[in-house]
Order: sequence, then C-alpha cells, then structure tokens
Amino acid sequence: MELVKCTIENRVAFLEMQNSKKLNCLSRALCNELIEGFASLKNRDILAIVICAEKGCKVWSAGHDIKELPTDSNDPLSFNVAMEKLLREVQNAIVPVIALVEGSVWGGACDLCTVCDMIVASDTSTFAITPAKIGIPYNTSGIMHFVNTMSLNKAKELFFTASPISSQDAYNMGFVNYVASPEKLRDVLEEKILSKMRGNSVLAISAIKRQFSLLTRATANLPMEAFENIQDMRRLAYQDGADYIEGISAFIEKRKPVFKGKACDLDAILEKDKKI
Ligand code: LCV
Ligand code: LCV
Repeated sequence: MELVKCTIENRVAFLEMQNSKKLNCLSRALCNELIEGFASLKNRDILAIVICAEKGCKVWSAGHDIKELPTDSNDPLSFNVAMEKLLREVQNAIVPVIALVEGSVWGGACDLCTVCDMIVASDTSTFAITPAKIGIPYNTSGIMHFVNTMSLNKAKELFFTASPISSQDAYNMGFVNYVASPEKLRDVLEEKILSKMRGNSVLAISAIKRQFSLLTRATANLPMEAFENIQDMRRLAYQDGADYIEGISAFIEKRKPVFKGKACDLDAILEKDKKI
C-alpha cells in the first residue's frame, strides 16, 4: 500500500492516510487501500482501529476526489462507488473505529467521520458536508449517518450551508467525543478512550459495536415506493439537473458555480410521492 500506512501499537491498529499532496482525497485508490487495510486486520487481536492522517496536516481529507465524479449521468454516490464501500467497511468492522482528526474535513470525509464510532479532533479542525456546493443530492444512507449522529437541525444546517463548523461546535453538539491541541491529540485518544477500553472485554465491545451498527442502519418502515421516489428525485438532480455538472466544472475551473436549478424542478417527482 502506498497511500495508507497500517501499523499496530499495543493492540490498536492505525490506518494513516499518507496522500497529503492530494489532500488525502477519497479517490478510488485511497478508498481501496483503506478497505485493504481493514481486510488485513480482520483476524488480528486488536481492540480498535484508528483512521488518521499524517501529523501536522492542514487537510485531514478533502473528501471525494471531485475529478473522479462521473459526468456521464451515472450516480456519483451509488452503492458500489469505492467511497461508499469504505463507509460500509467502517460500519461492518468488528471493533470500534475511531477518527483521529487533525486538519480540515470535507464532504465524503465528513461522512466517513460520522460512520466512525468515535472522533477525537484537534482544536484547529473543521468539518463540512458539501454536496450542495457541487449540486449533488447526496444519498439516503449518507443522510441517515448524519441523522443518527447529531440533531436534525444541525444536520440540515451542515447540508444546506455546506459550510465548515469548528471542532468545538462539533463537540458541543455531541458529534466529536474529545477536542485537543494537535500535540496532545494522541495522548487524549490514549488516555480518554484506548486505555479504558484495554481493561474491558473486547468480545463484549465487539458484540455491542455490531448491535450499534445493525440498529443504526435499521430504516423506518417507509413504503417501498418512497425509496423509488428518492431514487427518481436524486436522478433528476444529478442527471437531468444542470447544477451537478456546473458544480464540478466550476470547481475544476476554480470559479464560483452559477447554479440554475429551481426547487420546483423536483415537483413532478414529489407529485408522485403524494399519491403513495
Ligand atoms: C479533487 C481536489 C479536491 C477534491 N477533489 O488548496 O460530499 S459530497 O457529496 O460533496 C462528495 C462528492 C465530496 O466529498 O465532494 C468533495 C467535497 N470536498 C470539498 O468541497 C473540498 C474542496 N477543496 C477545497 O475546498 C480546498 O481544496 C481545500 C479547502 C480542501 C484546500 O484548499 P487549498 O487552498 O489549501 P487548493 O484548493 O488549491 O487545492 C489544491 C489542489 O487540490 C485539488 C485542487 O483542485 C487543487 O488542484 P490543482 O493544484 O491541480 O489546482 N483538490 C482539492 N480538493 N475534493 N481535487
Ligand atoms: C453485586 C456488588 C455490586 C454489584 N453486584 O464498595 O451493565 S451490565 O451489562 O454490566 C449489567 C450486567 C450490570 O449492571 O452489571 C453490574 C455493573 N455494576 C458495576 O460494574 C459496579 C460494580 N461495583 C463497583 O464498582 C463498586 O462496588 C462501587 C463503585 C459501586 C462501590 O465501591 P465501594 O468500594 O464503595 P465495594 O466495591 O467494596 O462493594 C461493597 C460490596 O458490594 C458488592 C461488592 O462485591 C462488595 O461486597 P462484599 O462486601 O461482599 O465484598 N457489590 C458492589 N456492586 N453490581 N455485588
């Protein structure tokens, strides 16, 4: 693996993203290496997995690699894209996964943090979920990750503003477990979480982690048509809506996007929803 370093220290595995020159973008290559890292840890005697970046990085991860987003009307966040597979890998891990965050966190990387079991962040870190900035209607499992991790109002604020919040704000809303100075980050992780877990039953912790994962992914009993409507709505937004292509082009051309999509464009789809 060239983009991810996997080490085990005192029964804790560290998966360190080492592609800071590309701002640790969750490219297919980086996601696949992280997935490989998880696979290599499956039968190891460990009590937790920590996802981190190199010490001193300004950007923990700039999120999905925008230059890899499809522009051929394929769903940018479909079930089988590498980033989505990584998010499921974290949720399916049989030991707790902790995000150790230094630097800013963007888009899909913020979603990666929500699916981790705990977050220890530096006091200079920020978190932003940014699909609205690119014209992406995000996806249902991703939205549910945020619904399960914070209040609805804060989750909506993060999605609708697509603006970063500080790690202190994220701590105040219960999203981040501990905030520390960059120099103290690992010590706080060890003292507040790992040292206490070490004295407990990893078997019991694993059984509890698996229950959290199953229970938080249970859906409300939505009528089947609702899922089809969600898909229609999303497809209309990323396929027929011009905003998505404009969002990607603007980013690559380093200019502000000019979005032309209107909320009422979705009405035809929503009309169908009312008939359920
Ligand atoms: C590809 C990049 C990226 C990048 N991809 O440095 O959540 S969703 O639905 O939106 C999902 C689809 C998703 O995760 O989308 C990605 C969301 N990420 C973002 O919105 C972050 C976009 N990046 C930035 O805002 C800035 O790059 C930050 C603040 C991270 C760093 O700013 P800084 O001024 O330090 P530059 O912007 O100059 O970026 C340096 C190089 O990295 C590329 C960017 O295009 C530039 O490339 P060139 O040197 O070739 O110009 N880059 C940055 N982020 N996500 N490429
Ligand atoms: C029987 C006890 C107990 C006790 N049972 O006094 O959540 S789950 O799934 O784990 C669930 C199964 C559950 O609820 O499990 C129990 C969880 N409880 C704990 O882990 C607390 C265990 N107890 C303690 O940590 C200490 O006893 C505290 C901190 C509560 C009090 O400490 P203190 O030094 O004041 P002792 O430990 O000396 O306890 C006094 C007597 O009470 C018994 C203990 O065995 C001792 O009995 P002896 O005097 O016969 O030695 N005791 C305390 N808790 N949960 N017995």
